[in-house]
Amino acid sequence: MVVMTGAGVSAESGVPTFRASDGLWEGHPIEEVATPEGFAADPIKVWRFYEGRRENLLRVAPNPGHHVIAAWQERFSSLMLVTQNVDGLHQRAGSRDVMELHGSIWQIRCSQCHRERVDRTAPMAKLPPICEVCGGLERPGVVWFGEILPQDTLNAAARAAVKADVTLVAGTSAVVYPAAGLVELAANSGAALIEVNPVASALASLATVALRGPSGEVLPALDRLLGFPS
Ligand code: BV8
Ligand code: ZN
Repeated sequence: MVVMTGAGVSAESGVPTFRASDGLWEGHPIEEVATPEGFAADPIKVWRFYEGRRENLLRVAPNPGHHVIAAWQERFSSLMLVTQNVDGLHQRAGSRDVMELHGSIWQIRCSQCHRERVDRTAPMAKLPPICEVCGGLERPGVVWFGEILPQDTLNAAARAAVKADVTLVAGTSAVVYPAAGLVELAANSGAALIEVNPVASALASLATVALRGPSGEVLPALDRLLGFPS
């Protein structure tokens, strides 16, 4: 069983998705802000974008959809969770070994010496954060548009997609690559594909079954139907 998630699974926790704000942030297309060029041009503006999301994330909690996915890790003989989300809500719901294709908003990385650290404070002491070791500018430990994904994570996710009997894709518009390519890989490798999304994603045509509803309601309903011993 492979579960692939996007921003939609965090929507019911009160975390805005990328498309809901029609992909804009303070009037800027997110693709402009979430890029290395955007950061080089105005690190403070980019940090304000991430700071706002971190502050909101400190106030929200995982929703029933996150909790079902975490419970399924104990119920399926093998369940791999691949997420495009950087919010850490799967981990807060109890999911283990989460494959974060696009990094984590709680990771901070020095753009100079690449030292990494975790920082869960918001607001942070000062913006932009400066590396204590080399004095370099620190950045959010996420994958921006135009940046490569962590190869070991991507390869592990691709191996899981190829082996999957069932791939459940929840809460993603499936427009961003190479993450969306994993959905195609699963479908082309013979997996049954379940889409959980109130709206058809770009890859809905690949779905064996489409469950058109919010993941916070659909996943608990699916869990009840599966009749796992609670
Ligand atoms: C790379 C981390 C190359 C940061 C993110 C033209 C064609 C094809 C590709 C490209 C192109 N131009 C550029 C590219 C490449 C680009 C790309 O794919 N662009 C897209 C816009 C076309 N990709 C990249 O740049 C990637 N890197 O290609 O590098 C390279 C190669 C070699 C060497 C150097 C470079 C990197 C992409 C990663 C970007 N980082 N996030 C951060 O979070 O700040 S992307 C970000 O948006 C998310 O992580 C996610 O991946 C993506 C899409 O968001 P979704 O999760 O799908 O959310 P979205 O809002 O879109 O949709 C929400 C869905 O939920 C909707 O379907 C909605 O109906 C549904 N929903 C709503 N409520 C609910 C719900 N579902 C269930 N329940 C609900 N309640
Ligand atoms: Zn440094």
